[in-house]
Amino acid sequence: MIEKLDELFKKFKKELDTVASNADALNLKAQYLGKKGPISNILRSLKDATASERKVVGASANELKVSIQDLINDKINSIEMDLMNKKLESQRIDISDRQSIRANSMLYSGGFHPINLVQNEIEDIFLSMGFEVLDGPHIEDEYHNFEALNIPADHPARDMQDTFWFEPPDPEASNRHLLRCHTSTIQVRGMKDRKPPFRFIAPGKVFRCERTDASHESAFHQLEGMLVGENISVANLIYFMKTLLSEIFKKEVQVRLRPGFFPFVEPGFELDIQCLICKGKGCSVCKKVGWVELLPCGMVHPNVLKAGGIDTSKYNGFAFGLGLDRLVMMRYGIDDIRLIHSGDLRFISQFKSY
Ligand code: FA5
Repeated sequence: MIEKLDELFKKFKKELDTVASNADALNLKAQYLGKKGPISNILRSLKDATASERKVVGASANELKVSIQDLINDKINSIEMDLMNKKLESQRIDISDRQSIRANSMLYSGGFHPINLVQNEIEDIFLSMGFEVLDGPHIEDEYHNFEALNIPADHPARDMQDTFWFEPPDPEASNRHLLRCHTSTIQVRGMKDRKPPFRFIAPGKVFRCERTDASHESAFHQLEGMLVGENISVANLIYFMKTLLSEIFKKEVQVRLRPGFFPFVEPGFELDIQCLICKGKGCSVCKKVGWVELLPCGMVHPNVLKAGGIDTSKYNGFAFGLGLDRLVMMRYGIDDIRLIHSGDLRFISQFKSY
């Protein structure tokens, strides 16, 4: 019996040498250690043997079982190790070779968000035309968001944008705080610190309590512009708007100018761009009208200039408030504004990296 067990072990080792996969190893284990396998058969045949024979052969058979189990485990470990080494070798990256890093997608280089890309371009365009770039606070007071812009407390225009208000510490307090609902607040701040003539732009985030859809967000970006000097005319305003659009789109785009009402400009205009998503046919972005409201503008109202400390007998000016997200949508053919703010890397990584 003992010899039979020895032969069995030799046969097992030979077969184990030919095993090349985990599945084969497990099959071999079942074949030798299973209930109907040769070792179980030998143990069963011991029922007619003497007690001492049973003891010796039983102990050897159990030792053999343990050895087979150990060798099978070693085999499985070595197969897995080989697989892992092969995988590591195939994914080997030369960290001194940028191409190899990119091809293996192991390292993502940073990039600009499309809003920043276009904002940077617009800043360059206006810097080259002598404009400054200003910034302003997101949390504003009523004075800068409304009053100084010729929108007093009871003015219906306060309802034009649904404003996020902060609860006043004192309910009787005047000049409550809010999240700015447009970048026109920076007109007021910019005028206060400067003497005419001056020109500046002011990009930034604005907030409105609005239901979102393909072209509306509740937190979005605008880019304000203001130019104050002597004898400024609508023709000057149109010139700067045209320059901006032709530099950004670098192709002919259809625009239309129509009268627009904003208490802080007179006359006021809405400058719309023909929807580049549907080429003017009508879609969810342009609400089926073929045109997208992009760049409201106008000649600064004298009340606003006065609030900014400007001598209106000598100076006048224009202002505009570009919808930056919508410009980005038109520029890149993005058909839903919510993608811009999704934070989804699959979307953002389509834009230019450093
Ligand atoms: C204003 O906010 C004025 N302050 C703009 C202005 C400045 C007019 C200076 C005259 C002189 P309006 O609410 O239309 O205007 O917004 C300006 C632009 O912001 C819109 O044309 C549009 O392109 C964009 N916009 C408005 N609401 C949203 C929104 N919810 N989501 C995304 N973009 C929006």
